[in-house]
Amino acid sequence: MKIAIMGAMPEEIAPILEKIGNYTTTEYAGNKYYEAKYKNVDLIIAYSKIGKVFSTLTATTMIEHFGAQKLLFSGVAGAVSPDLRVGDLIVATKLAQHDLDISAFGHPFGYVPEGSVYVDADKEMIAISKEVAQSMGKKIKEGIIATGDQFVANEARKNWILENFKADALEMEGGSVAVVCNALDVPFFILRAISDAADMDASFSFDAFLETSALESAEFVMQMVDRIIEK
Ligand code: 4EZ
Repeated sequence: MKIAIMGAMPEEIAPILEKIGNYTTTEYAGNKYYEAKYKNVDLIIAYSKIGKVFSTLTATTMIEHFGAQKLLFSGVAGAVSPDLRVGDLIVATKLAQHDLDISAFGHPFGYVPEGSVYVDADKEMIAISKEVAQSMGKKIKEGIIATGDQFVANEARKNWILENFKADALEMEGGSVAVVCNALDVPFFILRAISDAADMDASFSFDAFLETSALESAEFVMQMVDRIIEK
């Protein structure tokens, strides 16, 4: 079994590489891919760089070139739901692209012909995440994540995304990774820890909490991997 763990930024996978310790590095398509044996499985770990295009490339490469059979994403996000505070964890039930717009033709936001507004994450891994949360004594929220090629630092844009996608959190990679995994039939799990509230203070909050929130998410994802291996 080969499991992919991906992030968008170096900070999002650093705690994972640190925990694994022993890995080899391969350069491919402009990125570094880290391979390791962990317990009895093979891991392929990478950060994609920020945004939908780079994350699409990395998810596709992990699956098509490196042979990943499951994919877990770990990172940080902006909160949309008022229930979510800095450091809180959110597990995506489904994801959408909030900046995909052919509404001029009467289509809903996030929709293109032969696509769908939402892509569902793997139900089995969501169920495992509930067990992991319980065993760690952590609260996790399940909800909708909206993805777009924008760092949202604006209350009006955030409210628009809430109204149109019922999103609980937003970021810049999950929705594209979801499209790739769905098309290639690879079960995927997207976890994010909140770094900011996507409001006018978002860039400051992001800078202040990137590292600690990324660590929260990474620790949880490694517990997920342990639990997946045990099963
Ligand atoms: C993108 N990631 C942010 C990358 C920002 C700056 C150098 C997560 C994220 C996010 N994305 C955290 N907060 C966000 C927000 N308010 N809007 C969009 O996945 C890199």
